[in-house]
Amino acid sequence: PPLIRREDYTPFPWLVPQIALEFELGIEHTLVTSTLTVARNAKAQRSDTIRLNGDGLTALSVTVDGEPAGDWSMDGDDLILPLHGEAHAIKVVTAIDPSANSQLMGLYASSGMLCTQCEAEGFRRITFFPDRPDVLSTYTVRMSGPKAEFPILLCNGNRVAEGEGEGGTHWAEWHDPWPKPSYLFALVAGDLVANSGRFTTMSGREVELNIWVRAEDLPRTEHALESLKKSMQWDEQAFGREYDLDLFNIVAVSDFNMGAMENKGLNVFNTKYVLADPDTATDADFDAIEGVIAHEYFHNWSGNRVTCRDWFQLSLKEGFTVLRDQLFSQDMQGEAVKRIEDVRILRSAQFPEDSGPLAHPIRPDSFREISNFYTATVYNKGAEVIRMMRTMAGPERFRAGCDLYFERHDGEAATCEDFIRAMEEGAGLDLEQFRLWYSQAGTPKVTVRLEHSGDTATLHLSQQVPPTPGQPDKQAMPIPLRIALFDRATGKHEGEQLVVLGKAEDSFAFTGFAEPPVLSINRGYSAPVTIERTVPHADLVFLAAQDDDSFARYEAMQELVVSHIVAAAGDGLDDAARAAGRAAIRTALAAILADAALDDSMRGELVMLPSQTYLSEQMLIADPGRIHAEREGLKAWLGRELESEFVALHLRVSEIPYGLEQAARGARKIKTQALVYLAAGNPDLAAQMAKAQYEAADNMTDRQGALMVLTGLDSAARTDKLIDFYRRYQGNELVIDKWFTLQAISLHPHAIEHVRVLAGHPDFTLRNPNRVRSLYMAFAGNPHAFHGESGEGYRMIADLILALDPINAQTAARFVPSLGRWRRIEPVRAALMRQELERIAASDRLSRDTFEQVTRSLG
Ligand code: B3K
Ligand code: ZN
Repeated sequence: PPLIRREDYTPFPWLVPQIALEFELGIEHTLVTSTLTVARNAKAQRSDTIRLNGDGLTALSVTVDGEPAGDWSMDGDDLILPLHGEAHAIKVVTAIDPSANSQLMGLYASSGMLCTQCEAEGFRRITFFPDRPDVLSTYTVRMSGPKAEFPILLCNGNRVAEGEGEGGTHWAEWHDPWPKPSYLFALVAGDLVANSGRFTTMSGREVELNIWVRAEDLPRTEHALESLKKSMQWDEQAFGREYDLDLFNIVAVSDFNMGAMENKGLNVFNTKYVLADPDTATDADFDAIEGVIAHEYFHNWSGNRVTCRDWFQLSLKEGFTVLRDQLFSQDMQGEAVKRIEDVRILRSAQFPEDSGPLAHPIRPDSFREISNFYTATVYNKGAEVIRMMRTMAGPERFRAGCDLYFERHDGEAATCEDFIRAMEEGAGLDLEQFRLWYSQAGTPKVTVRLEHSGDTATLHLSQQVPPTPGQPDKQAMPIPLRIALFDRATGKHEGEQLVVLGKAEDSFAFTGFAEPPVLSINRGYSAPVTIERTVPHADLVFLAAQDDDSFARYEAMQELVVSHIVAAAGDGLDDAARAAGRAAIRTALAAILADAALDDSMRGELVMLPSQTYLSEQMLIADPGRIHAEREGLKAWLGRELESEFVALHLRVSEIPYGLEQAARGARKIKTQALVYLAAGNPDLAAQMAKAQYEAADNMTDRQGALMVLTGLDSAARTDKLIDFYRRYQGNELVIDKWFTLQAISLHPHAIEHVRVLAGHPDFTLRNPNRVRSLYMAFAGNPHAFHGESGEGYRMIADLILALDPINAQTAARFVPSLGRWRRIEPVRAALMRQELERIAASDRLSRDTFEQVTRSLG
């Protein structure tokens, strides 16, 4: 498969101002008639042919201006048509079989309904079309089909006509007035019911809202509907963005490759991000639904009204929209905890990407398969980059920059450069050097040293951007760091400052410090970098206990633990050093448990140990076995040392009744955290408590938490409760996914055997991405099981990739990065991982998706 380069962009020679589509729908046979109105693009180089992209299609007929075209040809999957005049009408008929579409791209069947996924290049699996985001058209769509099978017919925009046809069929005609690229097209036909609501926009437009689901799922749609209303309201207030149609539909689909899709006026969602009630969804599920509904809704402006010129600009819509959904969730759920969660995601998903063979800038330079670039880098680091602009400009000026961007590019297919320019002008920032954040990959490392003499504290900073594939040498980037200097005696500081490190090395002096202050740096995680510094345990204990920036407080606690485990799992610690490290952590943790001023939600964050992925990231070459043993050993020691504190905490929060308010949610979060420590320190006691928590649970958060702890323990209650949970929720796909996941992520020494058995369970199937991820993605993230010394875990994932690739290439390719980390793993395991990658590479029928990921991982 060819390499596509950003630099090779050229505009399409033809405009397609209008498209009329006609669908005669059937699960196994759908006939598509597409009529394109085309005209020469004056801004492009003239061409006397038009290339219409296809993917696995056969043209049944091609007509130009009403005459059968005899001179078209195929170039691979694309249809090439000679076209000499200035404007034409091209009509193409294709036939497709949605039931055979296991890739879930294009038009496919999912439990009796028909739905579409077109981003990035799925539209070409439906009909021949210039399937690229810079070709914008207005769509008119007529769909017809058997009424009993598909009572509901939905498309983008507004329904303009409907009627009955012959032989029990019916039809509907939809029109979307907003020009859009083909990737935003959507169609749904099925037996669905809606939870409906209304929203009045700021200029008084009445919008009808519908959450479409299968009848049995209707009782679990209220949270989604409320989240949608909140999102619409928030985007008006926070960004001045108003909705622009009279109708907004969301459809929940069981078989879906990603989380959701922002098709104009017709969002299609994975059921996972729609359905929730307290009995079946955890607090985290509720939050994720709110966040994803917001994300897709916000795309209506950042993505749809202003779209991307080409797929290299993906972060233009994704990074920006992730930032927008993060800011929304901060406002809904509380800023401190949300920020910590977002940083945790960045560190566990994006950092490994940025330091591995798949590293790429947020605006990539080349790809073979664009689906492989819907990454944590493009999304989450992309959001961090825009967040830095916001930090440097301040919220008001940032808003002015956004306003200018939307105003200037409304209706256009724009570039990241367009966004940067709008920010420069609208927010008054000089982003000349800052552009490097778009072109350079790799997580910068900032080395920090605080020097004190006389009454001056001098901050010495240096930065290093590591080499990444294809980018051996890097330039220094502007790194905005929010800092504060604490007076050790009073525990106060004189106000926060923003320091921008723009050179390889720089120093900043602060006067008025008779004693050496305690440095709090990268507060709020103002820059997506790693901070390297040697700092006394005492300073970290100080910050963990009393920094007034919640993120910095969390960070101090993490740093304390990270430095200890990394030292222990690396060169090793002597008894004295180990004891001193553990004692400092114990002191900090005890202070957090005892702090009555702290809300439990924040407490839940502060007590969380750094993930194994993040710990491994800190080491050039990681030994997963040793890191796991050190992390578990520390947890068990803390569980024993602070046993009575954890038991008392568990008792206190167990008294708080179920509710959706912050205090009750915090109570549930810390309740299971306490069990986690106790399970490591005193398994028998924890098994009893977890069993009791499970039995008393009146909500999924408590029940899942208790079962998670039990699943990792060898106790009789483990089997009992796993059976009970399965019986209770049999038939509920999303909860059964949880049941698979809990066993795949468990600390149980036989987790890998459990996964093997579960793969043969009657409820397991490779055809449903949620189910595949619930078992195997969970397993690949379970360090002790996946990295088991025998290499069996690696083999299992490689077998999965090979089996899944022909069925669903996009989902299969997402498993490659777990093996691709081999260069950063100790040599014995590294060889086994590499061997599995080579075994995959040896297959001669790999999809483009998997081929690209495996080749890059070995390269
Ligand atoms: N834009 C979609 C992603 C579609 C990915 C297709 N491979 C969802 C989102 O980011 O909102
Ligand atoms: Zn998105």
